[in-house]
Amino acid sequence: MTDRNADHVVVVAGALYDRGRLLAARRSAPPELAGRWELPGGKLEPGESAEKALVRELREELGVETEPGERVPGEWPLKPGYVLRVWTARLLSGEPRPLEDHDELRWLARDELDSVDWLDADRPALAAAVERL
Ligand code: DCM
Repeated sequence: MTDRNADHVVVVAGALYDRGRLLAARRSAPPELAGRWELPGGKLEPGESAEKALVRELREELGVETEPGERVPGEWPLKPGYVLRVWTARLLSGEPRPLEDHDELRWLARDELDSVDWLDADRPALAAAVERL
């Protein structure tokens, strides 16, 4: 595996769930995305598998240990040259804290998913992910 697939940089994100709720993270940067909510994650590093990248990113950003589940079918365009891929993920240990890139976290029940302002790419990704939780 590489950090690029064809000519796209792959961003992996986790639909992290625990006790029937899904974690939403509010971005603190860059300015044009700050205040919008996302499934936490980040870019693959060279030579890293998607699952390893996801576990690493969730550890760095949230301070938790997680276990990737299944890939959510689909791929969503981000800014030019970037695509978003999503995995379900289970919380193994720790309580998520906004250590990097986020300034607020919220556990959302199914009927609360529309209560935050998701990033554009995350809306369809989230809809697909929720079917698999
Ligand atoms: N991104 C997104 N949705 C996510 C994760 C990331 O739209 N769930 C976007 C935001 C950035 C790019 O991907 O434009 C790279 O993310 P980061 O800055 O977190 O590495």
